[in-house]
Amino acid sequence: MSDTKYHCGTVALLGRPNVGKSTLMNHVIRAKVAIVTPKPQTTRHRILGVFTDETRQVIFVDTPGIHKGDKQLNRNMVRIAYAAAEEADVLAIMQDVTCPLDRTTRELIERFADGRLKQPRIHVLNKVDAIKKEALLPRLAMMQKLDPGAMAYIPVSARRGVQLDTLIDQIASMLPEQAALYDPEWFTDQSQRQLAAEYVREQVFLSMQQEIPFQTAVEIERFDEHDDGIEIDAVILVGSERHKPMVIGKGGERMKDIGTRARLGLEKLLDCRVHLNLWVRVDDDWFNHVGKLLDLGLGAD
Ligand SMILES: Nc1nc2c(ncn2[C@@H]2O[C@H](COP(=O)(O)OP(=O)(O)OP(=O)(O)O)[C@@H](O)[C@H]2O)c(=O)[nH]1
Ligand SMILES: [Mg+2]
Repeated sequence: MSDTKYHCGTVALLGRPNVGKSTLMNHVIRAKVAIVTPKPQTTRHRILGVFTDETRQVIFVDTPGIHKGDKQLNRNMVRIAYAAAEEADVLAIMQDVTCPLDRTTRELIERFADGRLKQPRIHVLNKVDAIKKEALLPRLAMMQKLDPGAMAYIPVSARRGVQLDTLIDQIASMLPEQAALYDPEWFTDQSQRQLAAEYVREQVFLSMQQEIPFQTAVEIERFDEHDDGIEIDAVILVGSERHKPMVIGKGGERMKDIGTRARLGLEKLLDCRVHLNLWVRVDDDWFNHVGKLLDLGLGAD
């Protein structure tokens, strides 16, 4: 019998929007369970992604980026991130090394470094593929100065998969010794229905500009599994009347494009034929309505 003890627990991925939290989780678990776009505030709710091997189970908790925003949706997103931090066994605070360590990033790091949360924490310095090697050392030194109490400072590239093994080893060593909490085959808490809504929203984020993506949500009205595939009716909710024609596009071209791309992504993920019907509906100011946010699975708790 081996002496190796099994380690299992949760690690919250925390940080400003756009630092690469969802990219990292997807890469580690080898499945796109969290959507990724170049726009900030892509993730809106808590998403679990589970990595399991013979000696450890690391339960990643992807969270919305911590930011300031005046809508109820923004406040809920930030609350979700802090709640995930409180519940996790380990905190992984991520930053994007291609952006300067500005005041907002420092403030966020200082909030976690102040010792109010008792869990051990590490700093993940992401996007090292996009900077010169010489730029990394001073950044690491700054982090050690800013948060000397952290257990590790790990440069990674979530996109390219650089140093992710080291990251997992470090996190696993900080997790409690206990048996796996989830079946080894299980890798996310996201239902196919939720994933369908998110894949459509990802395409809206990628194809729309300015405030429109941030004021858009997706509701699944029908999700029927048949022998030959899945039939989905999805509604794109927009926050004002003037956004509707923009999402639809000239002659419906943009909607068609959004639908095709989302469908192809879903077919790859679910490994079956998908028939996706899309509509656009105006729901004024939905992002400020507590009840509507709850309906959409975007409540704060
Ligand atoms: N060059 C580079 N880009 C990356 C890396 N990781 C993520 N990105 C890009 O950074 C952008 C944001 O990535 P996300 O994973 O959506 O970031 P996030 O932290 O989850 O963002 P929110 O959900 O908005 O909080 C995307 O365009 C990614 O492709 C990396 O290692 N290198
Ligand atoms: Mg994200």
